[in-house]
Amino acid sequence: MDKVLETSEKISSMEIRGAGRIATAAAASLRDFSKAMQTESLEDFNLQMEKAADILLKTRPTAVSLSNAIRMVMKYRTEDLPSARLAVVLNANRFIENSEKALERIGQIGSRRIRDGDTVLTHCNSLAAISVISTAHKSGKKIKVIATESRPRFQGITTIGMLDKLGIETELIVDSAVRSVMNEVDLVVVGADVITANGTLVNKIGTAQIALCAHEARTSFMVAAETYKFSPRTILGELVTIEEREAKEVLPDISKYSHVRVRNPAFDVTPHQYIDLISTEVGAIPPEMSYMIIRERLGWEMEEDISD
Ligand code: RI2
Repeated sequence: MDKVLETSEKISSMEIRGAGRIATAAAASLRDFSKAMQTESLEDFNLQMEKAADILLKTRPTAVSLSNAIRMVMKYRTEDLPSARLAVVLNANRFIENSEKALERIGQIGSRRIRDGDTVLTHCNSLAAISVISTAHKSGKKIKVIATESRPRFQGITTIGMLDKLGIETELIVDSAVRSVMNEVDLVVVGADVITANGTLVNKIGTAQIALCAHEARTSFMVAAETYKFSPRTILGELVTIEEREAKEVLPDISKYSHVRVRNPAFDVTPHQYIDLISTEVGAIPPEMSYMIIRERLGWEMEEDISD
């Protein structure tokens, strides 16, 4: 279990971060745990797998990618120990492989919306959004990217590093400069932590303000997301939990204040009315079609939840 705890700690502390990356890290961790587990009993195997899944699930509360990945890996047959072990390995490998393929496809589909000469604004650090941007660049379109810092964790610095390596012309701005530059922007592309049944987006704090600005300036707003970022449980009425992180991420020394409380929500909620399209591996869809994606791609999980 040590390795599972190690991965969990890395996810909680955000050493491993990004909705897709935490999902694949959790899948790989369950796979490796199942391979290394010393047991002769299927019952014990199941118990230990459940325990590991639970530890990983509790690391970050918002991104549905984590629970979708864990559920996909944990859906194994339990006839005998060797087949259970093998099924976990195959499920995890399939999830990781599909997730890599999805990123490529999202890039191909989403990049068609970027025209030669466009300026694209992105927020935080999303591999799905970067796939859209890098695919447009690789296809020969001359583009410029404006990246926000994304306080308090500065994921924007990771983004500019990635774009720089790809040779893409990039400008870094502070989060509050978004409105000042929006009139120069042709398209906003962001990732997703959760997309609900009605097409609402939950993504890095600041996304909703950017969407509002884009809407007011008539700038297109695209979400790039694998289908496992859609939340089946929202069909059943479940609300998305917004992670509140530690105050010290915002203000390292709060002890010198007596009447100040720091609030540090990690995500916010963007209504579907502000989203022009969602680029997924199965196509570019309007947010209103999210319900269909959940039914078609993640339907099995819904049935499971209903019977809970
Ligand atoms: P990909 C990140 O969350 C950001 O909110 C980003 O937009 C989203 O995950 C999706 O990232 P955090 O882990 O899966 O930085 O597209 O809190 O890489």
